[in-house]
Amino acid sequence: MRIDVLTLFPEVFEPFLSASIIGRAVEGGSLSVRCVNFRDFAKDTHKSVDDRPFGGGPGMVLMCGPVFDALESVESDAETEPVRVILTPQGELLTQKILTELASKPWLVILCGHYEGFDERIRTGIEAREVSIGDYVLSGGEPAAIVLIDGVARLLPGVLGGEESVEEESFSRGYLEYPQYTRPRDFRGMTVPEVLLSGDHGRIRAWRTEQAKKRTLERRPDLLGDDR
Ligand code: 6GU
Repeated sequence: MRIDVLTLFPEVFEPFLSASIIGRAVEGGSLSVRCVNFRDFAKDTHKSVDDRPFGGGPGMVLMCGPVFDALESVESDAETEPVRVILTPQGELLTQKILTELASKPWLVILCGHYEGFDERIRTGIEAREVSIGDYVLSGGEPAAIVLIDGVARLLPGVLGGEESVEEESFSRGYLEYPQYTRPRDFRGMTVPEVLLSGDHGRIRAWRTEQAKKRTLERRPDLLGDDR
């Protein structure tokens, strides 16, 4: 998969692209990420990318010019159409289902907003999926882009150890994760449930399913019975 990230802060992506799961996906060639700075497409000597809102009000608004020019530059070598994603608190809430959909695409172009927002003509003039990572406000789309790239990268074929890691885990099956334990069997008097030491794989599977359901009912009943 190819991902292009359009941002005012390309440098914040570096450590995430080389660490852990995303790093492994990039190393192994399953994922290629390129960051492009809107500011490289500014027209004036001050390299302006934002301006005051028409009609007044606080803050600055990301201008159309540098955003459209950056996007057209990134897509100029296109043989296929990318899926474009604009990260904004006004977008649809990111779910595991959306991550799965995006992970099946060969090419994503991610636009990170900043300041008080985008000029509205960026939203209306660019055909894109608008995505938010939750009902809270961040100062920019960059942390959201890292969340999205991480969530997609780990779904790419060959990135996680066993393919069943994805299948096994909570959100793909609609439940929260069951409790996990590793050595030692007794840590400061807190012991590992006996069933996990029994070697009876049928009982272990049943216990884990029961625990996952119980946890989901207690903590996230909203997850039961929808299509996430
Ligand atoms: Cl995608 N951007 C910003 N600035 N804030 C957010 C967000 C995105 N998702 C949740 N809050």
